[in-house]
Amino acid sequence: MAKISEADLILNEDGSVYHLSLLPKQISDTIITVGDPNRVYRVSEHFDDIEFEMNKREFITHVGTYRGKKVTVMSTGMGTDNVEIFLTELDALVNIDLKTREPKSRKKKLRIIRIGTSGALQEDIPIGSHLVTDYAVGLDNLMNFYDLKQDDFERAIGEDIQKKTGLPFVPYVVKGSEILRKQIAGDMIVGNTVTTPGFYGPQGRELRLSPKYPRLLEDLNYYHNKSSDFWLTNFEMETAGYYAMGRLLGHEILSVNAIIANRIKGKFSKDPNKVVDALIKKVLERI
Ligand code: R1P
Repeated sequence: MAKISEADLILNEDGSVYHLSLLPKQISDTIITVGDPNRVYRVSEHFDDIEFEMNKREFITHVGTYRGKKVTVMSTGMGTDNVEIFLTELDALVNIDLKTREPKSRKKKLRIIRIGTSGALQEDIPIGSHLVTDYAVGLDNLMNFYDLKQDDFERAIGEDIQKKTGLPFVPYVVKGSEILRKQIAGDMIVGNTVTTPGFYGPQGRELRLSPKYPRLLEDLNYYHNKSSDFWLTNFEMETAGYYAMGRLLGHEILSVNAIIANRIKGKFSKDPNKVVDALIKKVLERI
């Protein structure tokens, strides 16, 4: 197999991967991810100990143990563009021999759980609830650059959503890890998450700019695929990127969300940190 060039797989002087600044020996097979770098500290404060820390750009890493089990928590910042860098470099740490610059013949599967914040798209999903994403719907353009395999159902939902919203592209639709869902979902609401390439216009928010698709929020709220009883439940900015890259690279990935806003009611949580902290504890107890 051809060596991956030093411009494609960029390594720092110490041999660590370019943006994450990590070496293969530093991470664990179970990884909790968050968007906000400050949230890394809110997760690792529950660890028995922290044995390693790295800070680079928005990618903050703490590695430690939780009830004796080795766990890594990392932040990605906002958006699927960061998620692509994050997951590609994380995968390189375990599935590419960084010395020979060749992919390993035996591939390792990581277990990755994203703990995010999100706004509900249905009136009956309460602020303060926890939601696990079954299917993610990507309105971002990341999958224009990869050959994501989707099943007939996923493709049909994407085409149906395009018809309903009039968006000029077909959203990609991708399911998360069933294995992790069985282990972690418990009492959480099971939903289908819309991932957007922005927080304002792409999520139907209007401050000073008039949105090009003024009915977007309403269309997504009312979208219902009758034959499968498929509704869209919440908005955020990363999950579809995680699920798609997870499928492409062969890792188990699950996204769970602290619902801190209800977009249909126009309400925001009085105490978002409390909702997030409760979700962090739940995930840690179940991993
Ligand atoms: C927007 O405020 C950010 O919050 C949500 C969105 O996906 C976006 O990244 O998730 P995080 O709280 O994980 O960053």
